[in-house]
Amino acid sequence: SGVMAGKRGALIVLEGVDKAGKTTQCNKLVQALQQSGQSVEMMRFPDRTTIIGQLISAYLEKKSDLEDHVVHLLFSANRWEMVPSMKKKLEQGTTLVVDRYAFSGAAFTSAKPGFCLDWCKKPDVGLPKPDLVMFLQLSPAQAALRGQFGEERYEIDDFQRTVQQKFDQLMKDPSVNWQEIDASQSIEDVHREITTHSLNTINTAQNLPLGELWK
Ligand code: 2DT
Repeated sequence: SGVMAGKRGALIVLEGVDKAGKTTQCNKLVQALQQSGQSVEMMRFPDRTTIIGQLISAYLEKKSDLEDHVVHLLFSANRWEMVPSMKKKLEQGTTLVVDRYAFSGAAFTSAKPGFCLDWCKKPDVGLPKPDLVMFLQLSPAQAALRGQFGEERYEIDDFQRTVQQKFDQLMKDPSVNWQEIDASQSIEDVHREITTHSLNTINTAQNLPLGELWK
């Protein structure tokens, strides 16, 4: 970056098991950052609007079956296809708030029989590295209090427990800036915590180069 280069935006990811409140918190965070004068956009993965995203969406809705390796690679391709626009936005100073990323990719597929975490991470090696990954932590018992799971694939209690264990493994990696958030707090308390972490990250990230994930 040259002398005239502006400050880059931060790449902020929210992860967590189902019912932890990721989407609610992403929306609230984007609103709060906008109100504090930041240029910010929300993204979510899978992005069901693209051709690849439509294949994934049909699979999740159980309208189609796909071989497990194939769907894993489609989830990864669905991130890679967004990378050029993500980098452009970050370089232009826009902060991206992302609902799920490669961590969901690795955790969900490696929860299936016959998959190891290491293989599952490979296709996403080199993606733009988040400056901050907040993991919304909620016990299965607390998640159950928030109502029944929906009808989509993966919304099964036992599977979600295995996914949580895979996330626990991923969170041991110190090369990623993880922040665990207690998602059993009120929506407003969780929001305050998330906003504080995000503003700190936006300040520190603007002077640092964007990293490469798991590389
Ligand atoms: P939501 O659209 O409700 O978040 O559900 N998933 C997600 C994967 O298996 N691999 C991935 O790479 C990603 C991003 C998690 C999407 C479902 O798809 C799962 C739940």
